[in-house]
Amino acid sequence: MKGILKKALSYYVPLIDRWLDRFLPCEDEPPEVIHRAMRYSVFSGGKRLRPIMVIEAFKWAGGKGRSIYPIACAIELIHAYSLIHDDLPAMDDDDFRRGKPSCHRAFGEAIAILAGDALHALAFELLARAKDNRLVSEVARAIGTGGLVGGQVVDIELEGRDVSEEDVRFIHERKTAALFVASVRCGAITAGASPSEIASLTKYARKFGLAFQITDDILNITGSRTKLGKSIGSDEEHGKATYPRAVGLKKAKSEARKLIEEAKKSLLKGHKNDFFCAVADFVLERDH
Ligand code: GRG
Repeated sequence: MKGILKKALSYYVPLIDRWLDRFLPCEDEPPEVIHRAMRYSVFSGGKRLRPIMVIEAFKWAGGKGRSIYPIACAIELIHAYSLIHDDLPAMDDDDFRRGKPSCHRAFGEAIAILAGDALHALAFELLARAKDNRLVSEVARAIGTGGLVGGQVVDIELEGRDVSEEDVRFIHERKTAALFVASVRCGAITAGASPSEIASLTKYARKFGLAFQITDDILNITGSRTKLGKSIGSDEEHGKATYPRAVGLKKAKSEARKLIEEAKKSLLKGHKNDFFCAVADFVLERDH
């Protein structure tokens, strides 16, 4: 990992965690179990890439001040919610997440479903505080049937079936890239970015998100269980529609490299692009 990214993560992760702690209900607030489940899933060691992207996009577009933190947290809450529901027995049925029992393994299925629902509600409460009401529709669009939900539906439908590169791209665009796109757009919109700035970051985040999911698919084959904190080989076992399954491991790796190059080229010249270039390079070298 490049120095600039290491520095950004060590600065932002504790900062974002403090804001998340402020927004999440306390564990001793009744009904305690749901608040414990929400906090268990949010504070289990995620990389916080999406909220960092929100903040960096805000700064990239000239934004200043603390108004961006509730928005960055809202995006992370949505991400945590998506992981809880993704792990459920009716979905990917994963027992582990980030090296710990997944939410439904720790709290039971009903509480896990409700913890996801509650994180969803809290995220929109935070987004609704923003001055610009475009943020609510940006995030709603990214997670609805044209985004995460739609991607997840096709992901389930294509389990065990022969898949083409286009099928997998359709899933990746929605299941993964959409939330990265919403992250940078929310940051940029809050900073009052111009249409060309928003378009540049949108293109970047789409390519970034597609490459990120390809490397996620690759790591499910070649990664380490300890480093990833979840089971390896589960995609193959469940007949998942993955990029390596559609085109082979070698082409999947070269496609990820191509997308990362294109992502970096999408960034407008004359802006401070170091963070976005470093996090893009990280996608290709990541082991977790
Ligand atoms: C409407 C939010 C919502 C969800 C319902 C369950 C579902 C539909 C969608 C699943 C989406 C999903 C889990 C996509 C995978 C994205 C992905 C690559 C997650 C891993 O991201 P990292 O590596 O995770 O950033 P950490 O652990 O670092 O936070």
